[in-house]
Amino acid sequence: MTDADPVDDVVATIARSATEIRQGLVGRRGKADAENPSGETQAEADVWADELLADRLSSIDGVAQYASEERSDIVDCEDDRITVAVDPLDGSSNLKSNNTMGTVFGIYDEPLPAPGSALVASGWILYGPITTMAYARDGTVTKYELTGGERTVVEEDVTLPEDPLVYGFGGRVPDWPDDFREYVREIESNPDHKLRYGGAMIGDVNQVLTYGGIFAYPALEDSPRGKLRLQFEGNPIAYLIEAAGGRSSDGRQSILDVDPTDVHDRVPLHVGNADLIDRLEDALE
Ligand code: FDP
Repeated sequence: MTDADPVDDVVATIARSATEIRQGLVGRRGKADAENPSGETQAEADVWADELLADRLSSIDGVAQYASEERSDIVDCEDDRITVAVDPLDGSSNLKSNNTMGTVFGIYDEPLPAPGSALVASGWILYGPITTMAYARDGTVTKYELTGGERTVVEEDVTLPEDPLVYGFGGRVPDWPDDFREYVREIESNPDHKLRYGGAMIGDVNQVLTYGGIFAYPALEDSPRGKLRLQFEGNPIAYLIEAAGGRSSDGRQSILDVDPTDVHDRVPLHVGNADLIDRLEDALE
């Protein structure tokens, strides 16, 4: 064991690996002959990015566990301080059409499954025209640009803009419960709001962080827990958006207050400006 802060080491490793992951997508746009623990067909790039991050993160001093949306079993490591949970390639369905994707990470100080209150840091990489990272720790959010292993701060103390501009909602409209559909109509009818939906959660949530607004992947009629995973997506996103002054909700309470029962639990996810999330919770009551 060393005295170095394992959280810093993990974040530095993810940031350095991001440019490599981006380059490694070339030639890995096909499907792998496998499913992830949630029953979704994996892309070759999902499996490859997971293995790359598992190798690098599980060997860092201080890391007790590496867990990923792409593997059923947690990798137990030699130390006992922090657990790293990742979605190695969020939005990998966008590989075929060459649209935005991301990498999401949450760093917990408890073994998984853990509540959001056990997070000590979280963030995401966005593979847009530029590779960027949004990172939350100790209640503040910082944005970086990543190039060839270098990390440059582009904005400190990031907060959601006060006036919400964009909205994006996942799932098929006919599968939305009636109360959620009515809420969406209210959001859409405001002339100050614009639709922004790209099919990769990280791309869509990053628009909310940049312009203000709301993103949701709600409960669906035939899937009351929605689609997104609590440990790998819900908690890390909620932690960052709340650190940026916004709110998160599973429809009733902050996502960070949801009790997990399993590493691969799903959660209805709604994040954005506090007043829009307050209104959502009223609408879903
Ligand atoms: P993907 O399946 O492509 O990895 O978490 C997974 C996710 O993408 C999110 O990034 C995205 O918001 C959502 O699923 C889109 O799902 P559907 O197209 O199945 O609605």
